[in-house]
Amino acid sequence: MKHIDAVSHVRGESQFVDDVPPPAEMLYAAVYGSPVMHGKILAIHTEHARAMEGIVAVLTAQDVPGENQIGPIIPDEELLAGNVVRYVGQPVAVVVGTNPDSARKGVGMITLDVEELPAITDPKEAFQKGWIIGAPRTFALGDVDAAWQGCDLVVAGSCEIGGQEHVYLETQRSRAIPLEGKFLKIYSSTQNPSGVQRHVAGVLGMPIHNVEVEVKRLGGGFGGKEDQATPWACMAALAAWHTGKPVELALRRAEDFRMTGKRHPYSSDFKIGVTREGKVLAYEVKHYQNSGATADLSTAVLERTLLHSANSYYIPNVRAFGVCCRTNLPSNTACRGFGAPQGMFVLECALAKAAEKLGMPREEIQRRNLLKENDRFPYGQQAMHCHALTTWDRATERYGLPAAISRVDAYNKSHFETKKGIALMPVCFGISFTTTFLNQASALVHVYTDGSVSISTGGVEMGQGLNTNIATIAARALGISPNRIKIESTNTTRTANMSASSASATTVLNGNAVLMAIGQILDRLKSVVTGAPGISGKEKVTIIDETVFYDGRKTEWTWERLIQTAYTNRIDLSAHGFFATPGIYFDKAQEKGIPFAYHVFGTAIIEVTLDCLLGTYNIDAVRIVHDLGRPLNKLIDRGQVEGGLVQGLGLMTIEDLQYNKKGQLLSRDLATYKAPDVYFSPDDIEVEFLEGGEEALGPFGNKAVGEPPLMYGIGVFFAIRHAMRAFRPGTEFAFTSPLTPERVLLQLYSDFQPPNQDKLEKTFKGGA
Ligand code: MTE
Ligand code: LUZ
Ligand code: MOS
Repeated sequence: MKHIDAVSHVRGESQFVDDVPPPAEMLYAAVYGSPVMHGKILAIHTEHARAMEGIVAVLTAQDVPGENQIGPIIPDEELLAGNVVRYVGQPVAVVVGTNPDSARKGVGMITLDVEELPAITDPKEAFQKGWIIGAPRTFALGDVDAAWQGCDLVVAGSCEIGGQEHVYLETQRSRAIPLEGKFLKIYSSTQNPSGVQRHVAGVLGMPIHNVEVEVKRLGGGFGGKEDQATPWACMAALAAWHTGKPVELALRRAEDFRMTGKRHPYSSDFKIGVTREGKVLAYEVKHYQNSGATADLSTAVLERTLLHSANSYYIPNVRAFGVCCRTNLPSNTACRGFGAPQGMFVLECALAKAAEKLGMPREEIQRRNLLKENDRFPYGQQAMHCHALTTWDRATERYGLPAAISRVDAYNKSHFETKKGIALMPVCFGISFTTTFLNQASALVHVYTDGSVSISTGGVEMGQGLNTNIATIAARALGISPNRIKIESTNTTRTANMSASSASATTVLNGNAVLMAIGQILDRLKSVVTGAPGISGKEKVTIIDETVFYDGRKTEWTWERLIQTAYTNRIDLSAHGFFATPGIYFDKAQEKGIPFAYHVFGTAIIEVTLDCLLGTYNIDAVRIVHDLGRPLNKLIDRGQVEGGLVQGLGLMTIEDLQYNKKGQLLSRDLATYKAPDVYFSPDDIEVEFLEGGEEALGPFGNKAVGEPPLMYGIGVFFAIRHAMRAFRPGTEFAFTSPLTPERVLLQLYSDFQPPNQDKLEKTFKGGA
């Protein structure tokens, strides 16, 4: 089965928010953002904008009828800044015009009187000043302090990992349509329709049921719309509420880059202790998360970092400290991996440094410490169905690793200006929202009298193939063709109180909810045929290929006849299903529990060639062995693995977010921010699925796949580092990601003095 949207995507027929024909008299909104990083608002001058032709309204914090508050976890985020601005681009006013261009011209006429306040962009500096969000947290296992003495080698170091722009193709957008009374319908490109609904209602001071949110599909989310689609929907709703007209708010790419949050950069310090043989005895890490101006999802992201601080390794003594640091940058948010890549990167840096000091290949120390069945994670949960070693060994076998390493060594001996590097990257990712209550989903299934089926769930299609998966699950469960199944849009009127589509758990949660609903309908249908000639009990009734079987024998009953008969017998052909992941909990006081339903394991091998004169590199080959359980659709899963991998490769190499001293984003569009493209992507990617399926939790033994493969990309950093060390043996290169060609070059020739930064900035000012 192909991705359900494949044909309409390729033909350009798929509808996104602003492909829906605009309703009559629609207005367009644009947003005025703060020009400074931090300051007290003295006055907002909107008169000139208001006086312009084509401008219908200019709205500020004072115009918010309900609560001017959209913080999803901690209420520290105003929809429109009232008294203080905390980052460049923070929304201050919404300008509503008769077309998008007038609205933007109106934005250009607004000025702000502001008393500037000191600004911070560095997380460690913010921490020292006490600018933190929530409480710092520490996860611990064993006794780190006592363990150092038993180590043959203890090394320490620091890491920097940069943020990452989501680069969804469809920028943030929303359309708000006033309905009869004070009701509103919102079309939003959001991963979280209920979140949008709740906040629109809060901002307008109305009950939640006054707001209907409709989501057909997203042109990508990648976490960037898990929470940060909400403000734009609220602003469109605010404008619709004031003007009584439909209002669309769609960010342009540069606005989206400038105003929305990204993956969290982290500054982290590590200390690791090992034996001479490379057994890790103790690991200590301190994460300073650059949260940006508001909490957003930062505390949840930090929690996932801490939960993944040991990745797929068993370390008997661990202490992981983490703190969310408030800085004057756009508030960082969910991004595929949700804090886990940062945690895993630091441990890989520590392992690399220990290996280098021991004079041991990095992969030897890695393998020696891989998790085994029933080993404990630092948060107390035990590894079950652990495939750390199985995927590692399968990957090395597939790649012929020893021979590949000899080949790379031989290459490096015989080449001077280019060098090769090779690295392995094991991944272990926990599946479930770490906030336990979010692990719930519901579904609504209707069967119509012709046997066609309609399914609504709380899951959002964002390209990941959710709808294809749900259709596959439903078709299998009902025993009918997928062609009979229609997956409806995601709508808050059909599905209430949904969690965001995220944490890779959308298929697991919503697919199971669909199974619960279908189970009820099937049960009723089986009662319908029971008592018919040759069918004496419903336990032995099954439906296969649209035909009813009894005790393995084909009957006269087709799916269509069955449905017709059920209908005329006045049997309910609709059902609501609800699923909540069983058995999970987390005790924050102890920082222990069983936060995850299960873990996904895998191993990647990455080989690169580095041009040591230019600093540029080519990713030659990637081999992945990925634990997938029983796949629902191998093609979609392969797409997720490849897409995640490439996004992870970009994170560690070319995606470089640069701000100037005024907190303005310099890499603010796709010309200055390089996202991986087809040329960058490795030509040679092989993915092997390790099939198991012993985790019965996923529908039909399926395992989540959305985020884990991103972390394979971390390996490329160490493959490039391997090549760098072949060029300059013994050099201590920095653990700074992304490892852009520029950073490679500057480190290979560290005696080279880079030009003065201020001068550089002046040079680029005109054109950048
Ligand atoms: N794949 C596509 N094509 N587009 C996306 O926006 N988001 C990723 C991943 N794969 C994304 C994607 C992220 S961040 C998550 S959490 C999962 O898909 C969400 O979908 P799932 O829960 O169905 O895996
Ligand atoms: N969102 C969230 C997530 O709220 N909790 C999570 O644990 C999570 N994990 C991954 C991605 N989004
Ligand atoms: Mo994904 S970061 O959970 O939206």
